[in-house]
Amino acid sequence: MITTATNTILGNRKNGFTIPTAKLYPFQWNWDSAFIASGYSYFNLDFAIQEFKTLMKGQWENGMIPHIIFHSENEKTYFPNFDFWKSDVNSGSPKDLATSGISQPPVHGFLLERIYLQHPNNPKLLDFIKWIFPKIVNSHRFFYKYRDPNHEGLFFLYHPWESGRDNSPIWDELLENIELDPSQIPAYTRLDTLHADPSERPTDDQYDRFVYLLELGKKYKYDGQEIAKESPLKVQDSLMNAVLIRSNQSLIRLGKIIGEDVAELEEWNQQSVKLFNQKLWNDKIDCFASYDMVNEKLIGIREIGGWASLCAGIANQEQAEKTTSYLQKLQNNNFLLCPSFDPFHAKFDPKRYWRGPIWPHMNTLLFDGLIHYGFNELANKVKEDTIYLIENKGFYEYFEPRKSISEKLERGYGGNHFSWTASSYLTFKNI
Ligand code: 2M8
Repeated sequence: MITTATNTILGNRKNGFTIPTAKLYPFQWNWDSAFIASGYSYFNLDFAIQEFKTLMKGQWENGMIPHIIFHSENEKTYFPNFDFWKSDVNSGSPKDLATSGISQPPVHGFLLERIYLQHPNNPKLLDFIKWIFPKIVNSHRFFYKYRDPNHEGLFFLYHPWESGRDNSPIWDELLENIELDPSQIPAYTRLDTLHADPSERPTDDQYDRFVYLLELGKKYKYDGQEIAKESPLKVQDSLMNAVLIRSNQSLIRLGKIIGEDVAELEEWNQQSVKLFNQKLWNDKIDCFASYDMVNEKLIGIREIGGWASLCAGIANQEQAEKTTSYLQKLQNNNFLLCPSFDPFHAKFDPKRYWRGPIWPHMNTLLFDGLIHYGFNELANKVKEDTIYLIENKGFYEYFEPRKSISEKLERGYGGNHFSWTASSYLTFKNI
């Protein structure tokens, strides 16, 4: 199975970068690549380094690492493609490379440290860390400078694709409140439903709203400060901010090792940790949640982003216990761990993308958080369930969380031969 995992990743490797899976996602994706690099580090450190280096070719002058890097203009199986994003409306986008105009969860510092911890004395890796360190710091600066209008230390997203949890019910209310004016949405054709079962993908109505927000970004040349003034969706996402904090902490440790000044990172981090705890803990549901800046309220929904926020180590022990007792309840009710959305909520949809299924890379983050707080048994359950699913259903994008149903299925959901699923498998087999 280890060989199948490495072959799955290698099978998706192109010229110095690795796609999530053929046809459905034929380009380089931001946070996928960081997880993929972490997977490579178990069998080919050079490829891990190369993956990050190629990703950084897409970085904008303002520091943003775009969520997609279109290394080729000949792949026609994905929408929205490079010609739809038109990244060149922003003069700071790369001159010779088309990208998208939004970002994704900043897991790079965190996963770079994970790689470092496996190869602590490798001179080539240390040289690489020196090279990439200022670039990752700059990507954090982007969030603090352009996505934090009130200087709170928490940044906002305006497009659900930035969160990586595209069609999670967290966004429903805000998306539904958008008054869609058909004249503001250019004609387009979805291609994802040709490569994956439509019942496992977002709906057409959600896609219209995703495209509307993309157009809003384009209208303001993807400048976050301007977008903030008009966007009907502005959310301080729990997972994205937790991951930024976790990566700040990793960069502070790595920076000290390579002799970099980390004062700015420490300052950002202190402020972010304080506000994360003050603002994003929702005691009505006893877990971290995302904050809706448009309606000025916490979103009262339990989902994997809030649970996996434990990986930042910001929660106190009591908060961690409250979070994990809910996960324990899911296990006691015959759910495999960990569903991406609360199975006891009316909007739970166990097959549809980020509205219920299990995502292996999210389980690596959750595992990390559970171990941090000493919930070793539950952490091992998350690990065992992930390994069970992958070994029995294949290297799919996501998986059925209801145990009784899962037992009857031969495959997972979404795309097959999926890179970060294979990478997560290698992570779990090595920790
Ligand atoms: C999914 O998102 C893309 C848009 O970015 C899509 O549906 O077209 C998400 O699962 C996201 O988290 C992931 O990075 C991407 C590629 O695997 O696919």
